[in-house]
Amino acid sequence: MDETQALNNDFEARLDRLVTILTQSQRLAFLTGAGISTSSGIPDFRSSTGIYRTTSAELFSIDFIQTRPAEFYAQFKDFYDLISSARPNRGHLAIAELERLGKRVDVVTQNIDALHTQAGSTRVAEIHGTLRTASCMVCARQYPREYFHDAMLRGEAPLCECGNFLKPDVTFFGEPLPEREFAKARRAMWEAQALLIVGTSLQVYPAAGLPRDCDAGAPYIVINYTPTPLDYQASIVFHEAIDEVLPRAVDLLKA
Ligand code: CNA
Repeated sequence: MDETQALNNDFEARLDRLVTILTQSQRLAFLTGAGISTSSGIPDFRSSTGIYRTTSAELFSIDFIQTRPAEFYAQFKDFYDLISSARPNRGHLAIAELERLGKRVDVVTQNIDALHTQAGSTRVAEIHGTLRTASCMVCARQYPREYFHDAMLRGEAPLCECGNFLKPDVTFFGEPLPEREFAKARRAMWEAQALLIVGTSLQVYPAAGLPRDCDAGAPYIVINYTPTPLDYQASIVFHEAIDEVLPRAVDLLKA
Protein backbone atom coordinates (compact mmCIF):
# COMPACT_ATOMS: atom_id res chain seq x y z
CA MET A 1 0.00 0.00 0.00
CA ASP A 2 1.50 3.39 -0.96
CA GLU A 3 1.31 6.54 1.16
CA THR A 4 -1.73 8.01 -0.66
CA GLN A 5 -3.70 4.76 -0.33
CA ALA A 6 -2.83 4.55 3.35
CA LEU A 7 -4.06 8.13 3.87
CA ASN A 8 -7.26 7.47 1.97
CA ASN A 9 -8.00 4.45 4.13
CA ASP A 10 -7.48 6.32 7.36
CA PHE A 11 -10.46 8.53 8.22
CA GLU A 12 -8.75 10.31 11.11
CA ALA A 13 -5.70 11.15 8.97
CA ARG A 14 -7.93 12.61 6.25
CA LEU A 15 -9.85 14.57 8.85
CA ASP A 16 -6.59 16.02 10.24
CA ARG A 17 -5.55 17.00 6.77
CA LEU A 18 -8.90 18.70 6.17
CA VAL A 19 -8.54 20.63 9.43
CA THR A 20 -5.07 21.79 8.35
CA ILE A 21 -6.48 23.08 5.06
CA LEU A 22 -9.36 24.82 6.88
CA THR A 23 -6.92 26.40 9.31
CA GLN A 24 -4.67 27.67 6.52
CA SER A 25 -7.46 29.04 4.30
CA GLN A 26 -9.24 32.29 5.08
CA ARG A 27 -11.44 32.21 1.97
CA LEU A 28 -13.38 28.97 1.53
CA ALA A 29 -15.86 27.98 -1.14
CA PHE A 30 -18.39 25.15 -0.93
CA LEU A 31 -20.09 23.68 -3.97
CA THR A 32 -23.06 21.77 -2.59
CA GLY A 33 -25.74 19.53 -4.04
CA ALA A 34 -28.74 17.51 -3.01
CA GLY A 35 -26.59 15.18 -0.86
CA ILE A 36 -26.16 17.80 1.86
CA SER A 37 -29.92 17.85 2.41
CA THR A 38 -30.68 14.10 2.46
CA SER A 39 -30.32 13.96 6.23
CA SER A 40 -32.87 16.79 6.44
CA GLY A 41 -35.30 14.34 4.84
CA ILE A 42 -35.13 15.60 1.23
CA PRO A 43 -34.12 12.84 -1.19
CA ASP A 44 -31.46 13.55 -3.81
CA PHE A 45 -31.83 12.71 -7.50
CA ARG A 46 -29.32 9.97 -8.24
CA SER A 47 -28.79 7.86 -5.07
CA SER A 48 -30.33 4.41 -4.72
CA THR A 49 -33.12 6.11 -2.73
CA GLY A 50 -33.16 9.20 -5.00
CA ILE A 51 -36.10 10.81 -6.76
CA TYR A 52 -35.10 9.34 -10.14
CA ARG A 53 -35.97 5.85 -8.86
CA THR A 54 -39.65 6.80 -8.88
CA THR A 55 -39.89 9.96 -10.98
CA SER A 56 -38.70 10.61 -14.50
CA ALA A 57 -36.10 13.38 -14.98
CA GLU A 58 -38.50 14.69 -17.64
CA LEU A 59 -40.69 16.14 -14.86
CA PHE A 60 -37.97 18.72 -14.18
CA SER A 61 -37.70 19.87 -17.80
CA ILE A 62 -39.01 23.23 -18.93
CA ASP A 63 -41.06 21.55 -21.67
CA PHE A 64 -42.97 19.49 -19.10
CA ILE A 65 -44.13 22.39 -16.93
CA GLN A 66 -44.90 24.57 -19.95
CA THR A 67 -47.01 21.94 -21.69
CA ARG A 68 -48.48 20.00 -18.72
CA PRO A 69 -48.56 22.38 -15.72
CA ALA A 70 -51.41 20.60 -13.91
CA GLU A 71 -49.58 17.26 -14.15
CA PHE A 72 -46.30 18.90 -13.06
CA TYR A 73 -47.83 20.35 -9.87
CA ALA A 74 -49.67 17.12 -9.03
CA GLN A 75 -46.38 15.20 -9.19
CA PHE A 76 -44.24 17.94 -7.59
CA LYS A 77 -46.52 18.17 -4.53
CA ASP A 78 -44.78 15.54 -2.36
CA PHE A 79 -41.30 16.94 -3.05
CA TYR A 80 -42.50 20.50 -2.33
CA ASP A 81 -44.06 19.28 0.90
CA LEU A 82 -40.77 17.73 2.06
CA ILE A 83 -38.77 20.85 1.19
CA SER A 84 -41.26 23.14 2.90
CA SER A 85 -41.02 21.30 6.21
CA ALA A 86 -37.26 20.52 6.16
CA ARG A 87 -34.81 22.05 8.64
CA PRO A 88 -31.03 22.49 8.30
CA ASN A 89 -28.95 19.52 9.48
CA ARG A 90 -25.50 19.28 11.05
CA GLY A 91 -23.82 19.63 7.65
CA HIS A 92 -25.50 22.95 6.83
CA LEU A 93 -24.89 24.16 10.40
CA ALA A 94 -21.17 23.25 10.29
CA ILE A 95 -20.71 25.34 7.13
CA ALA A 96 -22.52 28.29 8.72
CA GLU A 97 -20.36 27.92 11.82
CA LEU A 98 -17.16 28.30 9.77
CA GLU A 99 -18.42 31.77 8.85
CA ARG A 100 -19.07 32.61 12.50
CA LEU A 101 -15.50 31.46 13.27
CA GLY A 102 -14.25 34.30 11.05
CA LYS A 103 -13.75 32.56 7.69
CA ARG A 104 -15.11 34.06 4.49
CA VAL A 105 -17.33 31.24 3.31
CA ASP A 106 -19.00 31.33 -0.11
CA VAL A 107 -21.65 28.65 -0.54
CA VAL A 108 -22.52 27.85 -4.13
CA THR A 109 -25.51 25.54 -4.06
CA GLN A 110 -27.47 23.61 -6.66
CA ASN A 111 -30.19 23.13 -4.06
CA ILE A 112 -33.51 24.90 -4.10
CA ASP A 113 -34.36 24.22 -0.46
CA ALA A 114 -32.85 27.42 1.07
CA LEU A 115 -31.42 25.37 3.97
CA HIS A 116 -27.96 27.02 3.84
CA THR A 117 -29.55 30.43 4.42
CA GLN A 118 -31.79 29.01 7.17
CA ALA A 119 -28.65 27.57 8.82
CA GLY A 120 -27.10 31.06 8.93
CA SER A 121 -24.76 31.18 5.90
CA THR A 122 -24.85 34.71 4.49
CA ARG A 123 -22.89 34.38 1.22
CA VAL A 124 -25.02 31.91 -0.73
CA ALA A 125 -25.27 31.68 -4.53
CA GLU A 126 -28.38 29.68 -5.49
CA ILE A 127 -27.36 28.73 -9.00
CA HIS A 128 -30.47 26.63 -9.71
CA GLY A 129 -32.81 29.29 -8.39
CA THR A 130 -35.26 29.27 -5.52
CA LEU A 131 -38.73 28.15 -4.45
CA ARG A 132 -39.22 31.41 -2.53
CA THR A 133 -40.76 33.03 -5.58
CA ALA A 134 -42.66 31.98 -8.70
CA SER A 135 -43.29 33.85 -11.94
CA CYS A 136 -46.00 33.85 -14.56
CA MET A 137 -45.01 31.82 -17.62
CA VAL A 138 -46.68 34.44 -19.87
CA CYS A 139 -46.49 37.96 -18.34
CA ALA A 140 -43.45 37.22 -16.07
CA ARG A 141 -45.06 38.84 -13.01
CA GLN A 142 -43.30 37.53 -9.91
CA TYR A 143 -45.08 36.45 -6.70
CA PRO A 144 -43.80 35.74 -3.17
CA ARG A 145 -44.14 32.27 -1.63
CA GLU A 146 -47.21 33.22 0.44
CA TYR A 147 -49.15 33.74 -2.79
CA PHE A 148 -48.65 30.21 -4.18
CA HIS A 149 -47.62 28.08 -1.17
CA ASP A 150 -51.06 26.69 -0.25
CA ALA A 151 -51.94 25.79 -3.84
CA MET A 152 -48.60 24.01 -4.28
CA LEU A 153 -49.06 22.06 -1.03
CA ARG A 154 -52.43 20.89 -2.38
CA GLY A 155 -50.78 19.84 -5.67
CA GLU A 156 -52.72 22.47 -7.63
CA ALA A 157 -51.21 24.65 -10.36
CA PRO A 158 -51.00 28.25 -9.06
CA LEU A 159 -52.31 30.97 -11.37
CA CYS A 160 -51.16 34.53 -12.07
CA GLU A 161 -53.70 37.34 -11.81
CA CYS A 162 -53.58 37.40 -15.63
CA GLY A 163 -54.99 33.84 -15.63
CA ASN A 164 -51.87 32.00 -16.81
CA PHE A 165 -49.82 29.44 -14.89
CA LEU A 166 -46.95 30.27 -12.52
CA LYS A 167 -43.59 28.50 -12.59
CA PRO A 168 -41.37 28.32 -9.48
CA ASP A 169 -38.24 30.43 -9.99
CA VAL A 170 -36.02 27.35 -10.09
CA THR A 171 -33.96 26.34 -13.08
CA PHE A 172 -35.57 23.51 -15.03
CA PHE A 173 -33.56 21.31 -17.39
CA GLY A 174 -33.39 23.19 -20.68
CA GLU A 175 -33.37 26.65 -19.06
CA PRO A 176 -30.38 28.98 -18.60
CA LEU A 177 -29.06 29.47 -15.06
CA PRO A 178 -29.79 32.77 -13.23
CA GLU A 179 -26.98 35.01 -14.51
CA ARG A 180 -26.33 37.00 -11.35
CA GLU A 181 -26.13 33.94 -9.14
CA PHE A 182 -23.85 32.15 -11.59
CA ALA A 183 -21.53 35.18 -11.77
CA LYS A 184 -21.38 35.18 -7.95
CA ALA A 185 -20.54 31.46 -8.06
CA ARG A 186 -17.68 31.94 -10.52
CA ARG A 187 -16.25 34.76 -8.42
CA ALA A 188 -16.42 32.51 -5.35
CA MET A 189 -14.40 29.88 -7.22
CA TRP A 190 -11.75 32.39 -8.38
CA GLU A 191 -11.28 33.77 -4.90
CA ALA A 192 -11.32 30.52 -2.92
CA GLN A 193 -8.17 29.27 -1.25
CA ALA A 194 -9.81 25.86 -0.89
CA LEU A 195 -12.92 24.34 -2.46
CA LEU A 196 -15.12 21.77 -0.71
CA ILE A 197 -17.35 19.79 -3.06
CA VAL A 198 -20.14 18.39 -0.91
CA GLY A 199 -23.05 16.08 -1.72
CA THR A 200 -23.09 16.37 -5.48
CA SER A 201 -22.61 13.71 -8.13
CA LEU A 202 -21.22 16.44 -10.46
CA GLN A 203 -23.37 15.19 -13.33
CA VAL A 204 -25.23 18.44 -14.03
CA TYR A 205 -23.56 21.17 -16.09
CA PRO A 206 -22.67 24.01 -15.99
CA ALA A 207 -22.51 23.61 -12.18
CA ALA A 208 -20.19 20.60 -12.46
CA GLY A 209 -17.71 22.72 -14.45
CA LEU A 210 -17.40 25.44 -11.79
CA PRO A 211 -14.36 23.91 -10.02
CA ARG A 212 -12.36 24.58 -13.19
CA ASP A 213 -12.59 28.30 -12.32
CA CYS A 214 -10.57 27.80 -9.13
CA ASP A 215 -7.03 28.99 -8.78
CA ALA A 216 -4.62 26.21 -9.80
CA GLY A 217 -3.15 26.19 -6.29
CA ALA A 218 -6.45 25.82 -4.42
CA PRO A 219 -6.99 22.29 -3.10
CA TYR A 220 -10.28 20.43 -3.72
CA ILE A 221 -11.86 18.32 -1.01
CA VAL A 222 -14.67 15.99 -2.06
CA ILE A 223 -17.24 14.77 0.48
CA ASN A 224 -19.71 12.48 -1.28
CA TYR A 225 -20.88 8.90 -0.70
CA THR A 226 -20.27 7.86 -4.29
CA PRO A 227 -17.23 8.67 -6.47
CA THR A 228 -17.35 11.88 -8.51
CA PRO A 229 -15.49 12.79 -11.72
CA LEU A 230 -13.24 15.10 -9.66
CA ASP A 231 -12.10 12.56 -7.05
CA TYR A 232 -8.86 11.98 -8.94
CA GLN A 233 -7.95 15.69 -8.74
CA ALA A 234 -8.91 16.12 -5.10
CA SER A 235 -6.43 16.53 -2.27
CA ILE A 236 -8.73 14.61 0.06
CA VAL A 237 -11.74 12.43 -0.73
CA PHE A 238 -14.36 11.40 1.82
CA HIS A 239 -16.88 8.78 0.76
CA GLU A 240 -18.42 9.09 4.22
CA ALA A 241 -21.57 10.93 5.39
CA ILE A 242 -21.38 14.73 5.19
CA ASP A 243 -22.81 15.16 8.66
CA GLU A 244 -20.11 12.90 10.06
CA VAL A 245 -17.25 14.71 8.34
CA LEU A 246 -18.07 18.43 8.49
CA PRO A 247 -19.19 18.76 12.14
CA ARG A 248 -16.14 16.73 13.26
CA ALA A 249 -13.81 18.93 11.21
CA VAL A 250 -15.33 22.13 12.60
CA ASP A 251 -15.10 20.80 16.18
CA LEU A 252 -11.42 19.97 15.65
CA LEU A 253 -10.82 23.40 14.15
CA LYS A 254 -12.24 25.02 17.28
CA ALA A 255 -10.32 22.79 19.68
P1 CNA B 1 -27.39 14.10 -7.18
O1 CNA B 1 -26.95 13.88 -8.58
O2 CNA B 1 -28.60 13.37 -6.71
O3 CNA B 1 -26.13 13.75 -6.25
C1 CNA B 1 -26.21 13.75 -4.85
C2 CNA B 1 -24.96 13.05 -4.33
O4 CNA B 1 -24.96 13.17 -2.93
C3 CNA B 1 -24.90 11.56 -4.67
O5 CNA B 1 -23.72 11.30 -5.41
C4 CNA B 1 -24.89 10.85 -3.29
O6 CNA B 1 -23.98 9.77 -3.26
C5 CNA B 1 -24.46 11.96 -2.36
N1 CNA B 1 -25.04 11.88 -1.00
C6 CNA B 1 -26.35 11.79 -0.67
N2 CNA B 1 -26.50 11.89 0.67
C7 CNA B 1 -25.25 12.01 1.20
C8 CNA B 1 -24.74 12.13 2.52
N3 CNA B 1 -25.56 12.19 3.59
N4 CNA B 1 -23.39 12.21 2.69
C9 CNA B 1 -22.55 12.14 1.62
N5 CNA B 1 -22.98 12.06 0.33
C10 CNA B 1 -24.32 12.00 0.13
O7 CNA B 1 -27.65 15.63 -6.86
P2 CNA B 1 -26.84 16.90 -7.41
O8 CNA B 1 -27.09 17.97 -6.42
O9 CNA B 1 -25.47 16.58 -7.82
O10 CNA B 1 -27.69 17.18 -8.76
C11 CNA B 1 -28.01 18.40 -9.07
C12 CNA B 1 -29.53 18.65 -9.08
C13 CNA B 1 -30.28 17.99 -7.95
C14 CNA B 1 -29.75 20.08 -8.88
O11 CNA B 1 -30.40 20.59 -9.99
C15 CNA B 1 -30.66 20.23 -7.64
O12 CNA B 1 -31.54 21.30 -7.83
C16 CNA B 1 -31.38 18.97 -7.56
N6 CNA B 1 -31.96 18.60 -6.25
C17 CNA B 1 -32.00 19.47 -5.21
C18 CNA B 1 -32.54 19.09 -3.98
C19 CNA B 1 -32.59 20.07 -2.84
O13 CNA B 1 -32.76 21.27 -3.05
N7 CNA B 1 -32.44 19.59 -1.61
C20 CNA B 1 -33.02 17.79 -3.83
C21 CNA B 1 -32.99 16.92 -4.94
C22 CNA B 1 -32.45 17.34 -6.14
